[in-house]
Parts: sequence; structure tokens; C-alpha cells
Amino acid sequence: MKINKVLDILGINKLNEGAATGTKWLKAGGEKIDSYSPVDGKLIASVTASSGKTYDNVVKQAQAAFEEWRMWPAPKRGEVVRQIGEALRKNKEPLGRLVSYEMGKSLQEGLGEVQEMIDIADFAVGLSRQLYGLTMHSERPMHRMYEQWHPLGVVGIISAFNFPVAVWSWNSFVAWVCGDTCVWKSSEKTPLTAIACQNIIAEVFKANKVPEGVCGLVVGGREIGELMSADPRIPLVSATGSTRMGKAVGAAVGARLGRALLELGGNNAIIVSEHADLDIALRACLFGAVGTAGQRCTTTRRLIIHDKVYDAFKKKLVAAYKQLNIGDPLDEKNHVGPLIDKDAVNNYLHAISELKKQGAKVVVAGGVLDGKGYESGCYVKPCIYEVSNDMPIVQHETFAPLLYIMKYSKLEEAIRLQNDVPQGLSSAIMTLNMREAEQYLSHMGSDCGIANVNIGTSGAEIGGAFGGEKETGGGRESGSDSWKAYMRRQTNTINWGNTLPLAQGIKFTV
Ligand code: UN1
Repeated sequence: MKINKVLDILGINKLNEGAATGTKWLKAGGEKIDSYSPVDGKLIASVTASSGKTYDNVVKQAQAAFEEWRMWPAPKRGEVVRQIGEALRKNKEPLGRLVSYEMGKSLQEGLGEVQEMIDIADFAVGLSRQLYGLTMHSERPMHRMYEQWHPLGVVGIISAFNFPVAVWSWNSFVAWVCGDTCVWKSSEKTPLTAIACQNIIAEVFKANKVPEGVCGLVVGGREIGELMSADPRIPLVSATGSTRMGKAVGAAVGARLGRALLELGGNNAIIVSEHADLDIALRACLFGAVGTAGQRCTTTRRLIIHDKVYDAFKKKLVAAYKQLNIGDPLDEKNHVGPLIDKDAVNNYLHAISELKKQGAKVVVAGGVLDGKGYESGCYVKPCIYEVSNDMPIVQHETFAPLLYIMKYSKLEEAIRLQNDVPQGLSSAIMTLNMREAEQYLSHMGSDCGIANVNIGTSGAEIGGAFGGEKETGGGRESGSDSWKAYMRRQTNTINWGNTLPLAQGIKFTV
């Protein structure tokens, strides 16, 4: 399918308004953003970003819609999300292609991202009939105590370029069945995929007469994110991106005592034990390190390898890196596509020069590719360095295919190295030894939000709660009971007797 056809199907014009309330596009009023593809450097289309004033109107509409939307029974809201899942199934191919072309991930991964949206839609539909609260036994006679979950209001969603559509769906589909309305600030680096999503859901919203404002979109940069974070009309801001961005969002939301759900940087490690199945380990490490050109928050950045298998494993890795095809991600024979833009390439080069300065030893050299097929200037070579964990550059997340390797001899030491970074998103151990695996998963083991055995650090399923500890921000989204973040809990006590006993045995008579 040619890109022009993709744009046509998804309703992308040459110049698009970057602000919507659901089914209606507004005059966005901000600056023009040109979206260039990192695949070939060509201009795909342009978008007018949202001005502060338009942002304000979108939030007002979301507030108004909330009054009505919360009156819809949750399973009815789920039915709308079910139809969105269907619409995504129909549009999987063009949307997956656009994700791949605008962001630069492989077509397989672009389609995989849309699949995550479909999966979370199915999950949210089921959830719409399972927003359960607990009941408790009251300490007073003839009293009933229980808790229920109410919608919060307007949820602000700030998403990143690397998962330009899936992360929005994890948040919004769950928030909708919970009865919230959403305002989405998509990444200014991938505005077209956001516009495409808005067009897809608009059809479903129209057909179901969903109140205008349930899904607002504002394309914009940092200023819009700042407005959203400081906006007391938005009880919850869910933000995905760098730790630096998350600290700013967290501080602004915290200053007004709002809620923030933060899903920030990772510095994910795989421990390769002497008891590992080295073939499985190799594939897991390879996909984790070079998949999405190292631009997942779950990307494998560090390998902590047992000294007994260190040399053999390093050899396998180097051989595998030699086999990697770097090039157009829409071409199936390629494993590694481009970085998102030239700034990302500069960050990659900066990290390489820091590695040299800080004494790291090169195992597989990096570099920027040029020539035919690499005209965008965004293609870089995945590289490997032997490092020590305490080097400042190793402690830092660089969004690029840089893999750091180090040695260990005792499991405790490997776990200590793994945990000894500021971030705490994803982690894994490769071992067939049951004691090692269990120790790793115990409270003495990984300190991350995600800890896997014989699976890499990336590619988490939507059914689990996704997120991490420490500088990763502590938020959880997607599956399990993450929905609770999008609702407010209310504890209710009902006295159905004919006296008024007080709790804690207190007597109060007049
Ligand atoms: C992200 O990079 O922000 O686990 C999300 C994974 C994907 C999600 C990554 N399912 O790699």
C-alpha cells in the first residue's frame, strides 16, 4: 500500500488542524508543524498546532461532555470502545503503515502497535462490566460498608513519539469505560498518527451519538503540556516520556495537588546467567536492544553477563550484530530503522563520545550511515560497549541502540548492578535454574515494575500493569487493576438500624 493511499484512507490532508473535540476539528490557531518521515526525510504533511486558546476550548468541551458521559452506563461506554476496536481492526494496515512511516519503526512493529490498541480495546470492553469495589464488615450493628468507584472527570494524556498511538489507547480506552473524558496532547514529532486516530474514532462517536468532547486532541509541544499540567480542571495527567519531562509534569501537577500517572525513562537490564539457554538469551537481548532502534522505554540497555559465559555470549552477540540489516523499516528484510530525528542522532553521538571519555571499551562500533537509502540522516549503527555500571553515561537513558555489557560472578552482585541505576522500569533474567529465577523475582531481587524470566525487557503484554519505580515515575497503566488510577474511590457507610452507634466505641450523649 502506497503512502498516498494510506493518507487518503486515514483522512490526512496536506495541512491539518491539530485540535479536535471528538468529531469536530477546530481552528487550531498555533504554529505550523511539518511532519517529515525519518524513513526517507520527505515531508509527509503539515499540521497547525493548537494554541493555548484552542486548548482551553477543548478542555471546556471535555468538561461539558463529562456531565453527560458519566450518565452512560459503563457497559454502554464499553460498547463504544468495542466498536473502536472493530474500526481499528479495519484500519490496522494503513494505521500501522503510517506509524511506521512517521515514526520509523518496522512495519511489523507498527502493525504490532495497532494490535496493542485492539487488545486494550477488548480488555476495556470486559472491564466496563468489572469496575468492582469491595464490601467490608462494619464494626457497628446494622451498618453496611462498601466502596464504589466514580469517574474522575477530564483526563489529560501526554504521549511520546515512540509509541505514538498505543500509549494513548491504553489511557483513553480505559478512562472512557471508567466514565472520564480525555484530552490528548500527542507528540509534536508524530502528529499525523494522532490525527488518523481521531478520524477513526470520530466515525464511531458519530454513529453512537457520543457527547462531543469525550475525546479531545491538541497537537502541540511543551507549552501545551505545561498548560495541561497546571490546569486545575484536569484531575489526572497521565504522561509518558523522559524523566526530565516527567519531573516537570509531576511538580506542576503536585503543586495543585492533582494526580499524575508517570511512565518515564528506563535503564533496563538483562542478567544472562551461567544457567541460561544462550540461544533464547541471544534472541531476547538482540530484539530488546535494537528493536525500534533502541527507542522503547523498555529497550534493553545493559547486559549483565556471568563471567563463565561472558566470552562465548559476547562472541554470539557480535556475530548477530553483524547480521543486522539497517534500512527502510517498511522493507521486511531490515531489522533496524532510523532514529526519530537529527536531535536523536546527536544524542546518540554525544553518548558515544561520553562513553569514550568515560573509559568504555568498544565491542561493536557505532556511527551514522549515509548514502543511498540513508538520505534522511537518521540511520545509525547499533553498537555495543563494555562498561562499568557506575559510569555517568551508563546511568543515563539514551534513546538509541546503545548496548552496555558488564560481567558478574555472583547472582547477588548481578542484582545489585541491575538495581544500581536511577530508573526502575523493566528487567529480566535468563536462567533455567529455578532458585535463581525465584530469588530474582523475590523482594531481594529486581526493583523494577516489570521483572521477567527467559523473556526480554521489551514487548510487554497489555494485560499486565505497565510502569516502573524510582525515576520511571511509579505510574501503572494498561492492564490488571490500573483502571483504578482513572477513578476516585468512595467509601460508603449506611446505617439501617434505629440507633446511632459511634465507631471506636465512643459514647456521646446529650
Ligand atoms: C514505551 O516504550 O513507552 O513493552 C512503551 C513494550 C511495549 C510498550 C513500550 N509494549 O515494549
